[in-house]
Amino acid sequence: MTPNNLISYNISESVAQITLNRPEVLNSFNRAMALELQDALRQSGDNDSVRAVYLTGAGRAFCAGQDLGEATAIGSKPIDAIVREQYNPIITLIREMEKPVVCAVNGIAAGAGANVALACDIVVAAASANFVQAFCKIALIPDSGGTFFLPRLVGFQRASALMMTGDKVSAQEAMNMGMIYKVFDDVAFAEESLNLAKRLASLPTRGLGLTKKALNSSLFNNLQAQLEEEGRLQMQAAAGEDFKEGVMAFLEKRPPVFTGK
Ligand code: T3D
Repeated sequence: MTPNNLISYNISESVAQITLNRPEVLNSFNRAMALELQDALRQSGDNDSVRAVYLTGAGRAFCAGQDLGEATAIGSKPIDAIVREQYNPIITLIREMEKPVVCAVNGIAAGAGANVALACDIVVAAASANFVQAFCKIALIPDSGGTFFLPRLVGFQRASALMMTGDKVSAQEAMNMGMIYKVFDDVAFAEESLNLAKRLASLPTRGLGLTKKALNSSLFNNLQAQLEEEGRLQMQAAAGEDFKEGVMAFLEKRPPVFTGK
């Protein structure tokens, strides 16, 4: 557990499991929880024994976004300072971590909660979960990278509509429109989603990290620049131990044992 227990953190089978832990307020982000999440992500990135990250929420929600009690408290910081201090580093840490981050959306994901989820590499949800771009309901604009990721995931038109109406999207609809990867039924969700993270943790971590780098670059590059980037990253992947192991295992007709290096 982290100092205030607003995040629970444990590592098992090479998976760092991070659980947002303020269920009484649907795991909404106060400053302390946002900073604890940043610490947990930093630790996961720095620890070589961690080969995949699993992010979820305690109780019936994934995360209801900013704690509105704290945001509106008299004397609270200007909102841009909150965004820069709390949310922007979370998104950057997720995108720059050279290992897969699975977001297991166990229940409602609203506001910054939805957009933190969408910044993760693979997002899966329980069938009863929902996604809401709740910002417009309180006259804010979507932050936490939402205006970057959502149009790229579901298209400009749908993103505009979801952000301007604040309509709730079910897990199934989210999957159908390409916002998330998979939906698991509620009973199987915890086990299936964690199994996905464990599976990723047994794959060639370095190669997956480089794949993530290439995907990040593809968001900005033109085709020529991206082809160059693929060549450069492929060199790094091929220099890893797991490349040799993958090829040897194929030739020897046995399952590979990857170390992540
Ligand atoms: O500083 C800044 O503000 C900038 C950053 C902004 C980033 C953002 O995320 S802005 C968007 C903030 N989030 C929202 O606007 C969502 C607010 N919550 C809701 O709309 C609803 O709670 C939900 C649709 C998420 C879920 O509805 P429901 O009916 O399932 O639950 P509920 O009854 O509304 O909530 C249960 C409890 O959680 C309730 O407390 P109570 O009455 O049992 O004591 C509720 O007040 C509390 N809660 C839910 N969301 C928040 C919250 N408390 C504080 N902040 C919240 N965001």
